[in-house]
Amino acid sequence: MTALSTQQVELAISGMTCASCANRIERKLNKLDGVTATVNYATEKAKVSFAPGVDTAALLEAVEQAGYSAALPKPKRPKGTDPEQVAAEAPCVNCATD
Ligand code: 9UX
Repeated sequence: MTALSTQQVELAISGMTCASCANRIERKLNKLDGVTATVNYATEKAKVSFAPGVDTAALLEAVEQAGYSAALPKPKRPKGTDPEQVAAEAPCVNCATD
């Protein structure tokens, strides 16, 4: 039953302004059933493994619930339209409430 292969996706995260942000997102994603995530603050990427049946939309939602933005990787990304480059500078809400 758990023999089905997991899938992997690398999400582009924006809105992280300190390293704790990465930890917060990581915890949030790992709370989801069948999801294992590692978030890299420096590269603004989340490496996510998820069991079959997990919807990638749920991954994006979890990140957004934590106060950040997530996007699925786009195979073709024209230069200059990279959404990662419009990441906000302001501290996230979590910093204030921590
Ligand atoms: Mo920081 Mo974030 O000092 O969620 S934790 S900006």
